[in-house]
Amino acid sequence: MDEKIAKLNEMIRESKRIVFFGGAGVSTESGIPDFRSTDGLYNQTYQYPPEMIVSHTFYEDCPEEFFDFYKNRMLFLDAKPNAAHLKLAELEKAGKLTAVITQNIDGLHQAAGSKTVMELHGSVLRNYCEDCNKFFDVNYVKNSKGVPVCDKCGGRVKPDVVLYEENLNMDILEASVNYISQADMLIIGGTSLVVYPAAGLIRYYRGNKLVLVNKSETSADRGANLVIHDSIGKVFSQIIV
Ligand code: CNA
Repeated sequence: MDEKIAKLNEMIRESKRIVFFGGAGVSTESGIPDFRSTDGLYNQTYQYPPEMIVSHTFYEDCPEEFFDFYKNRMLFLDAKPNAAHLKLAELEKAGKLTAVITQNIDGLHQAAGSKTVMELHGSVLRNYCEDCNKFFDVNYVKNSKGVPVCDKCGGRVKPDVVLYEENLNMDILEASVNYISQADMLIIGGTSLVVYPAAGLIRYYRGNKLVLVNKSETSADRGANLVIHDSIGKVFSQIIV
């Protein structure tokens, strides 16, 4: 393990345009469950399978049930950034990291101080009326009874998160491709790499410093230059900026 950390630090020392690509595993140490770990949302019992609930069809057909799940199982408003979020913000501040590309919707990278954050799947912190587009913060949604409704026009308020069957924002996707193709080091962490198109982004990396930090194996392990199967908070707290 120590050797792997030393190698990681050596690669970071030699790099000037690091990009981090991450997923739900980055925030589990902040107390937010991921989808696919044994204690993740997909393995929790609920009235409907969670993977079905987070789809556009379910949102449209059963909004009451969607918001019950969303508010009670997906909003963790007291969560704080952990060592991984904080180290990434430090790397950016030191001029070594150009972007964090995340599949997470929790806003914890920005809370840690990261400035360039590509939120591929949106953010729970932004919510808009589907009819008049009025903005609402997350507390408005959390504290609403049942389906959140716009106080101006009565329209339904939708969290700005990308559900299954919905398209990703093209500008964010293109910017992410640019950051990755110009990166001299790509660190991937806390993601099972099974959700597309996000997971497909890593094929745009052309360098020879591809690092994977994940508790479990991923499909990208074989092509990586360094693989660390451990907790990301533990690993990142040992990174020297
Ligand atoms: P996932 O499929 O649940 O995979 C998470 C991965 O992280 C797994 O491979 C785990 O082994 C690994 N992991 C868990 N904890 C740690 C840890 N402490 N250190 C290292 N590795 C760890 O999640 P993905 O992000 O790959 O899937 C994409 C989905 C999950 C996106 O659409 C997200 O919006 C969605 N999601 C986001 C959040 C959040 O914003 N915090 C929470 C739950 C789900």
